[in-house]
Amino acid sequence: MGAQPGDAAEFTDLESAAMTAALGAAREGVRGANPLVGAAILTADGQIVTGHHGGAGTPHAEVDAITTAHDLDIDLTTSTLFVTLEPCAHHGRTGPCTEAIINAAIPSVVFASPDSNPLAAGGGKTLAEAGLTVRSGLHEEDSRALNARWVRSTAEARPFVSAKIAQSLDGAVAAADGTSQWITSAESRAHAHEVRARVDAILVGTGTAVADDPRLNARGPDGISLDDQPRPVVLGTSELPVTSFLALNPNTLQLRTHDVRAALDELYAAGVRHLLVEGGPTVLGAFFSAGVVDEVFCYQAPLLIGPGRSSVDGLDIGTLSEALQLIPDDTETQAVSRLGPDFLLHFTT
Ligand code: AOF
Ligand code: ZN
Repeated sequence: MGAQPGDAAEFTDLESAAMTAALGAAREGVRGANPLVGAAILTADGQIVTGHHGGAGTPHAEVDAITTAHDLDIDLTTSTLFVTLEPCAHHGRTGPCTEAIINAAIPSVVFASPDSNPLAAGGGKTLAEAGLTVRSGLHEEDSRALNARWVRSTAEARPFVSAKIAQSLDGAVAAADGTSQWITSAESRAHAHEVRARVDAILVGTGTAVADDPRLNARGPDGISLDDQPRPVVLGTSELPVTSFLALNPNTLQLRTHDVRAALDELYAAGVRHLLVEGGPTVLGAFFSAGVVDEVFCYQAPLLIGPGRSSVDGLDIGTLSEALQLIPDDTETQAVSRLGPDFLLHFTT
């Protein structure tokens, strides 16, 4: 069926632009239980109409694009549909996209990457058997990258866990007197907000919730909409002060368990596929000890602050040979980059 991954030769520049538009639309989707998927319809006269999937239970990207095309009276019988994921062939929360495509009389479909969900996969074959021209592999790597953490999460049936550490050069998150604000630079904090904007939920322990009164939302120059904010999660049994930001946020989820695996099960059941753990040291230690940290963003500030609070607490490691080894990750960006005076280190585990 059509092109092999990476074989861009059989696609025109206009087709490449259409898939790029579909990828752009996919990024407008809502993170969470379903992957990010976008679609673009390219008409015979070069017009592009996009659509995207807005989260579990809402129309799939193909259906969204077809609806818009119908509203605009576009002739679909001479158009090509570009979609970032293989169209689904299953009856899930919505009907099969293969059926919607066939009913719309679209003659030609290009998808970027296959669907890793065995329940939904096989749409390409179904469409080809129905007589449509089906090609795949256009911008496949971009589509895979968009959902790499989601794919790993569904394969392991737990949220993909990113851990954030912001520390001094001597590995501390607070000085001896407890002062801890602004160890890292404004540039680091801006980057941390970009990371927050990409996750489904952000978790801290009750210790951090009480000490810092964090909001656990994504703020930045571009901001993100209120409905699209990650879900704040607090791990632990202590009560939050009633006037704290987290207690006042109706979206906050408090998990009154000390068991990391049980917490992850609850979050997965609640639709969380990508979790950012922001500490403090006890919670970070618990996640590392449970072996469930998948990646680490370490913001390393050029400060020495003396005997304070170590960034990761309670690891049961007594000798060097038991050290937990992280792997520098150069795949998305450089493993080491500069954020103002700080260094951002990116690792997988
Ligand atoms: C598509 N187009 O836009 C998306 C697809 O039960 P549902 O309706 O929520 O289906 C979820 C599954 O469908 C999801 O796990 C993935 O395999 C596929 N997502 N497929 O054709 C889309 N979002
Ligand atoms: Zn679908």
